[in-house]
Amino acid sequence: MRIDIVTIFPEFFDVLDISLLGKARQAGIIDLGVHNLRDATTDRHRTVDDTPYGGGAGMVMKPEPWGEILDGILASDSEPDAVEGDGPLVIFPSPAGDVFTQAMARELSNEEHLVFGCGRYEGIDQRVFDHTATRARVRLVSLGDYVLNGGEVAVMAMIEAIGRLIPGVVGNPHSLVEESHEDGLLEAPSYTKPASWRGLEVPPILLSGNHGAIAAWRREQQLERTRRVRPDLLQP
Ligand code: 6GU
Repeated sequence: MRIDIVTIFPEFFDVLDISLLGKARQAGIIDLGVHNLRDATTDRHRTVDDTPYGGGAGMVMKPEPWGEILDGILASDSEPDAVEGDGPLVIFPSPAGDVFTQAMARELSNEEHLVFGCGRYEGIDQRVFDHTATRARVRLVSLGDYVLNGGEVAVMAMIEAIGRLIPGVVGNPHSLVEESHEDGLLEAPSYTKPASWRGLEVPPILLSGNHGAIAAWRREQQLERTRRVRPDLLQP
Protein backbone atom coordinates (compact mmCIF):
# COMPACT_ATOMS: atom_id res chain seq x y z
CA MET A 1 0.00 0.00 0.00
CA ARG A 2 1.14 3.51 -0.84
CA ILE A 3 0.43 6.13 1.87
CA ASP A 4 1.00 9.86 1.41
CA ILE A 5 0.62 12.32 4.28
CA VAL A 6 0.35 16.10 3.87
CA THR A 7 1.15 18.06 7.04
CA ILE A 8 2.87 21.20 8.32
CA PHE A 9 4.61 18.96 10.91
CA PRO A 10 6.38 16.26 8.89
CA GLU A 11 8.69 15.38 11.83
CA PHE A 12 5.61 14.22 13.67
CA PHE A 13 5.59 11.11 11.49
CA ASP A 14 9.21 10.15 12.18
CA VAL A 15 7.91 7.54 14.63
CA LEU A 16 6.60 5.55 11.66
CA ASP A 17 10.24 4.49 11.17
CA ILE A 18 10.03 2.26 14.23
CA SER A 19 8.03 -0.70 15.50
CA LEU A 20 5.77 -2.89 13.39
CA LEU A 21 5.03 -0.26 10.77
CA GLY A 22 8.72 0.58 10.42
CA LYS A 23 9.40 -3.08 9.68
CA ALA A 24 6.53 -3.14 7.17
CA ARG A 25 8.13 -0.20 5.39
CA GLN A 26 11.53 -1.88 5.32
CA ALA A 27 9.86 -5.00 3.92
CA GLY A 28 8.24 -2.91 1.18
CA ILE A 29 4.69 -3.68 2.32
CA ILE A 30 3.99 -0.02 3.09
CA ASP A 31 5.44 2.76 0.95
CA LEU A 32 5.19 6.05 2.87
CA GLY A 33 5.60 9.60 1.65
CA VAL A 34 5.40 12.55 4.08
CA HIS A 35 4.97 15.96 2.44
CA ASN A 36 5.42 19.37 4.05
CA LEU A 37 2.53 21.59 2.99
CA ARG A 38 4.81 24.62 3.35
CA ASP A 39 6.94 23.32 0.47
CA ALA A 40 3.96 24.13 -1.77
CA THR A 41 3.82 27.80 -0.72
CA THR A 42 5.33 30.60 -2.83
CA ASP A 43 5.70 33.50 -0.38
CA ARG A 44 8.72 34.29 1.77
CA HIS A 45 6.86 33.41 4.99
CA ARG A 46 5.58 30.06 3.65
CA THR A 47 2.05 31.03 4.65
CA VAL A 48 -0.53 28.24 4.86
CA ASP A 49 -3.40 30.03 6.63
CA ASP A 50 -5.45 33.21 6.48
CA THR A 51 -8.40 34.87 8.25
CA PRO A 52 -11.87 33.40 7.64
CA TYR A 53 -14.31 35.04 5.22
CA GLY A 54 -17.40 36.07 7.14
CA GLY A 55 -15.38 36.60 10.30
CA GLY A 56 -14.95 34.37 13.30
CA ALA A 57 -12.18 33.10 15.53
CA GLY A 58 -8.96 31.49 14.34
CA MET A 59 -7.40 30.96 10.97
CA VAL A 60 -8.34 28.80 7.98
CA MET A 61 -5.89 26.89 5.79
CA LYS A 62 -5.57 28.51 2.36
CA PRO A 63 -6.55 26.44 -0.68
CA GLU A 64 -3.57 27.15 -3.00
CA PRO A 65 -0.83 25.15 -1.22
CA TRP A 66 -3.24 22.22 -0.82
CA GLY A 67 -4.10 22.34 -4.53
CA GLU A 68 -0.42 22.42 -5.51
CA ILE A 69 0.68 19.59 -3.25
CA LEU A 70 -2.27 17.35 -4.14
CA ASP A 71 -1.59 17.99 -7.87
CA GLY A 72 1.76 16.28 -7.39
CA ILE A 73 0.55 13.43 -5.20
CA LEU A 74 -2.54 12.59 -7.25
CA ALA A 75 -0.73 12.89 -10.61
CA SER A 76 1.50 9.91 -9.75
CA ASP A 77 -1.56 7.65 -9.94
CA SER A 78 -2.66 8.71 -13.42
CA GLU A 79 0.53 7.55 -15.11
CA PRO A 80 -0.25 5.10 -17.95
CA ASP A 81 1.33 2.12 -16.17
CA ALA A 82 -0.63 2.72 -12.98
CA VAL A 83 -3.01 -0.22 -12.81
CA GLU A 84 -5.62 0.70 -10.27
CA GLY A 85 -9.34 0.23 -9.93
CA ASP A 86 -10.55 3.28 -8.10
CA GLY A 87 -7.43 5.45 -7.81
CA PRO A 88 -6.36 7.07 -4.56
CA LEU A 89 -8.65 7.68 -1.60
CA VAL A 90 -8.04 11.04 0.04
CA ILE A 91 -8.85 11.19 3.76
CA PHE A 92 -9.14 14.43 5.67
CA PRO A 93 -9.20 13.87 9.44
CA SER A 94 -11.97 16.04 10.84
CA PRO A 95 -14.22 16.01 13.90
CA ALA A 96 -17.01 16.60 11.35
CA GLY A 97 -16.32 13.30 9.56
CA ASP A 98 -17.60 9.71 9.73
CA VAL A 99 -16.42 8.01 12.91
CA PHE A 100 -13.41 5.73 12.42
CA THR A 101 -14.11 2.11 13.43
CA GLN A 102 -12.44 -1.28 13.12
CA ALA A 103 -14.78 -1.99 10.19
CA MET A 104 -13.57 1.19 8.47
CA ALA A 105 -9.94 0.27 9.21
CA ARG A 106 -10.47 -3.11 7.54
CA GLU A 107 -12.14 -1.50 4.53
CA LEU A 108 -9.31 1.02 4.17
CA SER A 109 -6.65 -1.71 4.52
CA ASN A 110 -7.78 -2.95 1.08
CA GLU A 111 -6.96 0.34 -0.65
CA GLU A 112 -3.95 0.65 -2.99
CA HIS A 113 -3.25 4.30 -2.22
CA LEU A 114 -4.33 6.40 0.76
CA VAL A 115 -3.63 10.13 0.98
CA PHE A 116 -4.08 11.84 4.37
CA GLY A 117 -4.47 15.62 4.52
CA CYS A 118 -3.81 16.95 8.01
CA GLY A 119 -5.59 20.19 8.78
CA ARG A 120 -4.55 22.60 11.53
CA TYR A 121 -6.09 25.81 12.81
CA GLU A 122 -9.87 26.07 12.45
CA GLY A 123 -9.91 23.90 9.35
CA ILE A 124 -9.23 23.87 5.62
CA ASP A 125 -10.99 26.03 3.00
CA GLN A 126 -14.05 24.00 1.89
CA ARG A 127 -13.01 24.28 -1.77
CA VAL A 128 -10.04 21.99 -1.11
CA PHE A 129 -12.48 19.15 -0.32
CA ASP A 130 -14.78 20.09 -3.21
CA HIS A 131 -11.97 20.35 -5.76
CA THR A 132 -10.25 17.16 -4.59
CA ALA A 133 -13.57 15.34 -4.96
CA THR A 134 -13.53 16.18 -8.69
CA ARG A 135 -10.41 14.02 -9.17
CA ALA A 136 -10.38 11.44 -6.36
CA ARG A 137 -12.58 9.79 -3.79
CA VAL A 138 -12.66 11.94 -0.65
CA ARG A 139 -13.66 11.06 2.92
CA LEU A 140 -13.76 13.09 6.11
CA VAL A 141 -12.99 10.83 9.05
CA SER A 142 -13.19 11.54 12.80
CA LEU A 143 -11.61 9.61 15.65
CA GLY A 144 -14.50 10.37 17.98
CA ASP A 145 -16.42 13.07 19.76
CA TYR A 146 -13.61 15.23 21.09
CA VAL A 147 -11.42 17.97 19.65
CA LEU A 148 -7.75 17.62 18.67
CA ASN A 149 -5.57 20.56 17.63
CA GLY A 150 -4.94 19.04 14.24
CA GLY A 151 -5.22 15.91 12.16
CA GLU A 152 -1.73 14.52 12.84
CA VAL A 153 -2.52 12.42 15.93
CA ALA A 154 -5.69 11.16 14.26
CA VAL A 155 -3.78 10.12 11.13
CA MET A 156 -1.19 8.33 13.24
CA ALA A 157 -3.96 6.36 14.96
CA MET A 158 -5.64 5.53 11.65
CA ILE A 159 -2.40 4.41 10.00
CA GLU A 160 -1.61 2.13 12.94
CA ALA A 161 -5.09 0.58 12.87
CA ILE A 162 -5.09 0.19 9.07
CA GLY A 163 -1.44 -0.83 8.69
CA ARG A 164 -1.62 -3.78 11.06
CA LEU A 165 -4.46 -5.26 8.98
CA ILE A 166 -2.37 -5.37 5.80
CA PRO A 167 -1.24 -8.96 5.21
CA GLY A 168 2.36 -9.48 6.38
CA VAL A 169 2.49 -6.52 8.79
CA VAL A 170 1.47 -8.47 11.90
CA GLY A 171 3.56 -11.65 12.05
CA ASN A 172 0.89 -13.99 13.37
CA PRO A 173 -2.45 -13.34 11.62
CA HIS A 174 -4.23 -15.26 14.39
CA SER A 175 -3.42 -12.46 16.81
CA LEU A 176 -5.66 -10.21 14.69
CA VAL A 177 -8.84 -12.22 15.19
CA GLU A 178 -8.85 -12.48 18.99
CA GLU A 179 -8.98 -8.76 19.61
CA SER A 180 -11.46 -6.22 20.84
CA HIS A 181 -13.89 -5.08 18.11
CA GLU A 182 -12.93 -7.75 15.57
CA ASP A 183 -16.04 -9.80 16.38
CA GLY A 184 -18.06 -6.83 17.65
CA LEU A 185 -17.19 -7.58 21.29
CA LEU A 186 -14.48 -6.43 23.68
CA GLU A 187 -11.65 -8.93 24.18
CA ALA A 188 -11.43 -11.31 27.14
CA PRO A 189 -8.78 -10.63 29.83
CA SER A 190 -5.34 -12.22 29.26
CA TYR A 191 -2.93 -13.87 31.72
CA THR A 192 0.61 -15.22 31.60
CA LYS A 193 3.02 -16.82 34.09
CA PRO A 194 3.32 -16.92 37.04
CA ALA A 195 0.02 -18.63 37.92
CA SER A 196 0.04 -16.88 41.30
CA TRP A 197 1.27 -13.29 41.65
CA ARG A 198 1.01 -11.06 44.74
CA GLY A 199 -1.88 -13.16 46.01
CA LEU A 200 -3.77 -12.95 42.70
CA GLU A 201 -4.51 -16.23 40.92
CA VAL A 202 -4.96 -16.92 37.22
CA PRO A 203 -8.52 -18.25 36.68
CA PRO A 204 -8.13 -22.06 37.10
CA ILE A 205 -10.04 -22.80 33.89
CA LEU A 206 -7.11 -21.36 31.91
CA LEU A 207 -4.79 -23.95 33.50
CA SER A 208 -7.20 -26.84 32.85
CA GLY A 209 -6.08 -27.73 29.33
CA ASN A 210 -9.77 -28.06 28.37
CA HIS A 211 -9.82 -26.01 25.18
CA GLY A 212 -13.60 -26.15 24.72
CA ALA A 213 -14.22 -24.93 28.26
CA ILE A 214 -11.58 -22.21 27.86
CA ALA A 215 -13.19 -20.94 24.64
CA ALA A 216 -16.61 -20.88 26.35
CA TRP A 217 -15.18 -19.04 29.37
CA ARG A 218 -13.49 -16.44 27.14
CA ARG A 219 -16.71 -15.90 25.21
CA GLU A 220 -18.63 -15.37 28.45
CA GLN A 221 -15.95 -12.90 29.63
CA GLN A 222 -16.26 -11.01 26.36
CA LEU A 223 -20.03 -10.79 26.69
CA GLU A 224 -19.93 -9.77 30.36
CA ARG A 225 -17.32 -7.09 29.69
CA THR A 226 -19.14 -5.73 26.67
CA ARG A 227 -22.49 -5.62 28.54
CA ARG A 228 -20.81 -3.75 31.42
CA VAL A 229 -18.51 -1.32 29.57
CA ARG A 230 -19.96 -0.94 26.06
CA PRO A 231 -23.63 -2.00 26.01
CA ASP A 232 -24.01 0.10 22.84
CA LEU A 233 -21.98 -2.55 20.95
CA LEU A 234 -24.62 -5.20 21.71
CA GLN A 235 -27.49 -3.28 20.08
CA PRO A 236 -28.38 -4.95 16.75
CL1 6GU B 1 -9.87 13.28 12.84
N1 6GU B 1 -9.31 15.69 13.77
C1 6GU B 1 -9.38 16.65 14.68
N2 6GU B 1 -8.76 17.82 14.47
N3 6GU B 1 -10.03 16.50 15.82
C2 6GU B 1 -10.63 15.35 16.03
C3 6GU B 1 -10.59 14.30 15.11
C4 6GU B 1 -9.92 14.52 13.96
N4 6GU B 1 -11.29 13.26 15.59
C5 6GU B 1 -11.72 13.65 16.76
N5 6GU B 1 -11.34 14.91 17.04
